[in-house]
Amino acid sequence: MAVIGDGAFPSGIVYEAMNNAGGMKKPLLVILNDNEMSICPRVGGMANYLDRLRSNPFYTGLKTEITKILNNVPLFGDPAERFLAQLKEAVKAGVHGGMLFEELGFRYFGPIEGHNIRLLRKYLEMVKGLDDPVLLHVVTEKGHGYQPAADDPVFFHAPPQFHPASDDSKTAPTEKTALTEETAPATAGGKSYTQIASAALARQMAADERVTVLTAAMCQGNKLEAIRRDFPTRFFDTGICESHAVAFAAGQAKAGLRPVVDIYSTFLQRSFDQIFQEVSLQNLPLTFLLDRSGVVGPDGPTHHGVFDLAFMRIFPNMVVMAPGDAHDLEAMIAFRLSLAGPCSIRYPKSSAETAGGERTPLELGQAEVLRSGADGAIVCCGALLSNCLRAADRLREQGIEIEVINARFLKPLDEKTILPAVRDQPFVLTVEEGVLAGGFGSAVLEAAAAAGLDASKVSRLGIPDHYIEHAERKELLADLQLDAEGVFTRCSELLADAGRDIERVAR
Ligand SMILES: Cc1ncc(C[n+]2csc(CCOP(=O)(O)OP(=O)(O)O)c2C)c(N)n1
Repeated sequence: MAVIGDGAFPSGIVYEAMNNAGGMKKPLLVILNDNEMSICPRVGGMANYLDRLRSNPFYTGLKTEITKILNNVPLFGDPAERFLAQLKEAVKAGVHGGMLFEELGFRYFGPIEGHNIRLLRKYLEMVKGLDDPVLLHVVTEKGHGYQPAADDPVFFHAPPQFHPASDDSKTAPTEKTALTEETAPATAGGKSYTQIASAALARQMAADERVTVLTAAMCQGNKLEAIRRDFPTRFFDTGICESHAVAFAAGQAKAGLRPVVDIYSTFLQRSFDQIFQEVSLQNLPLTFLLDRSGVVGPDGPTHHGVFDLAFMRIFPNMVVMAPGDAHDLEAMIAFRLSLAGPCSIRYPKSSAETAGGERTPLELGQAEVLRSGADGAIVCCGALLSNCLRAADRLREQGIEIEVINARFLKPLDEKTILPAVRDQPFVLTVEEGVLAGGFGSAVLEAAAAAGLDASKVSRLGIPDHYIEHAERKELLADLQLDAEGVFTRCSELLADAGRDIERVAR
């Protein structure tokens, strides 16, 4: 038995499975839980089809009739037969829907009211006896049973901790700005990277008609509501169909548009082959905005976006960028329009920081040296830059001068800036919020080895070869030694190896 939501239902893999099951003719029960909601209201042709099924007289007009009949059918005995006889009548009366599923080899039942437990149990008893695949269409209300959730199902899809008021069920959490994983991005202390990205995109859409934005059901999480409202003809929500979103964007790029696929890093994995064949092989000017890159916090291992650096860099033609801060992110979104081929820009689920000081203008494949020093070098790929700068500050207090390089690009890698550091510095520490296997540090090691340099001088901080559990992002970064304290500690160890003793008082 499989239970699937109507939001997940349009995903291509569902039809692969139904095709398979319909051909096998085995007694598989699929319960479609139709609450008219994905995270946001569901969209697309399948949504319209389900709406039509719900407006079918079988559900509306005859619903009460059928319920009445069923209420008289005992739970045990041979109800399936009796039910099917009733159903035949319904079919004769032309009120039976679900032909799409029937044609695929499923028996379609419903829609029925999912909150009517007695009715639901009867249907379950009935379909149990059938030998064919069955699709049972159940209608429910998202948030049912807790009024604030029913009133605001988008917010309550993944709410923060709250106390359901014991005496007043209408009391919703007072703090709607708290972090929820799949809905609102982090906003503590200023703007999140997500907000900066969507504002930059909106400006670009206003200035350039070729710019389109695609999301796979994450309009709210990616803060795209204003774009959906202001640019309805250039905003596309494919539903939870990531592979298609990328292929669709590739088609748009081929036709002369400059699409942006705004997607969570972890969900892009569903589009791996489209990145290859539809995008990179065609060398199309498409941008991937990879939100929630790195560790995301309590959503845990399914949602940590830790693979993208490693898998994006393997594709020819791809430019792989990782902004060190908010300034870089805005510059990269503007810069993408100058590229003739595909690129990706990744940023974490966190409030944005700015490195400050005088900045080097963004140029293809060029890193930025933010701090000079000869006691060692940190090369950071991405938004952990502020942690690296804080670690360097602490070392400076002890008279240690560390060079800090903001890599900006993983591909093309700025060998002109990074390799001299490998050659001349006592050590180079690469820092990235992604898997160590095949990621940024690996790219530096490869380049150092290819240049005949002593690659053993390169140490790497990143995500080790195991899945990262649930915890607050801050806690996870500390565990992974990717916070300022961790970078400081690792530098201290490397300095100690090079004969420099550092006072290591944890802060
Ligand atoms: C591959 C993938 N894309 C997007 C998401 C984000 N996401 C989580 S739940 C959800 C909506 C699911 O809607 P539905 O299947 O109808 O279930 P409901 O929450 O309404 O019961 C989305 C878009 C995800 N978890 N995985």
